[in-house]
Amino acid sequence: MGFFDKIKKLNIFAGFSAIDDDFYDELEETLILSDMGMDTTLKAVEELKSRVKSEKLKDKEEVRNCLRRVLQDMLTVGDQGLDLSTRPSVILFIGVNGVGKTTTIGKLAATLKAQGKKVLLCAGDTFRAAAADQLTIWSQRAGVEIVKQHEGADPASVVFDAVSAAKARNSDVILVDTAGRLHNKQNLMNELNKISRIIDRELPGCAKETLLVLDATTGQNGLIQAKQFQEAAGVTGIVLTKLDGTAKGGITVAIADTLQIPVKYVGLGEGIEDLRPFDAEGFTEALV
Ligand SMILES: Nc1nc2c(ncn2[C@@H]2O[C@H](COP(=O)(O)OP(=O)(O)OP(=O)(O)O)[C@@H](O)[C@H]2O)c(=O)[nH]1
Ligand SMILES: [Mg+2]
Repeated sequence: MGFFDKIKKLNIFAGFSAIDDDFYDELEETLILSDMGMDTTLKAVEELKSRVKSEKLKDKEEVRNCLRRVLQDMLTVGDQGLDLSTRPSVILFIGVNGVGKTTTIGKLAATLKAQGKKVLLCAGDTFRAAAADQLTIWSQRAGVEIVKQHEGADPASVVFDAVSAAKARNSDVILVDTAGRLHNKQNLMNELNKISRIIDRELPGCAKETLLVLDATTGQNGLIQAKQFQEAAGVTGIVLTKLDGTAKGGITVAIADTLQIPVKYVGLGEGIEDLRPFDAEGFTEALV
């Protein structure tokens, strides 16, 4: 698993000969330091203790494998693939400013195009003029089409245009960029609702994903953001970006377990190839 080289392996197993209270205390500490958060850590350690007991595990390697399985189960919450079952289908990207929404759209556009999909980008972030420019550059890099309007336009109207264009051009999937910052949070949530309503009205029954983009380097803060977006927007999956910038992969487990939303993709750099479908098995292997 070359992608996760930076994710710190838990080396607590090295220093212990017995699986005793000291071991579990140290494990708790290590998991918390890996950004897994208190609640998720306690839950994981309780589950590990109970499996070690019921499966009568004594050997360090067995316990390590057991911890991997525990974390893997916590990471496996629902469907990790994208629902692209209708033409067009729609993927909405939401999240606070700077987390990597636009970059992720560019990367995913290239991935989907390579799979033979006809992709259309929708510049739904009209809050800043530079936002549509940035998405235009990504559309050129990925070799896909884009629908945009002028700065300050109603994002729902850009989405309406994109849906019409997708119907006319027989696009497979529309990737919608949104603003990460508005004058206040209520405006942002209202805007996301309006975009959603337009999609539901213009493409009733379409396959629709709402991907919440979170920056792994912001740690537990990401969880707070996620809860707010989840309440407002019915998130179907998480994209965790900038995992290349942290050795603390534990946040991934905290997010999946606390929110019960699958992590669908991870961002591992700024380049067009730096997006990977999330692989829970490879990830826990790298972590533990
Ligand atoms: N290292 C690293 N940098 C990333 C990754 N994803 C995005 N970035 C960088 O993060 C910065 C912000 O990315 P954007 O895609 O502009 O973020 P955004 O969410 O669209 O931001 P707003 O449009 O301001 O809301 C850029 O410099 C990206 O190159 C990643 O996986 N790893
Ligand atoms: Mg953006």
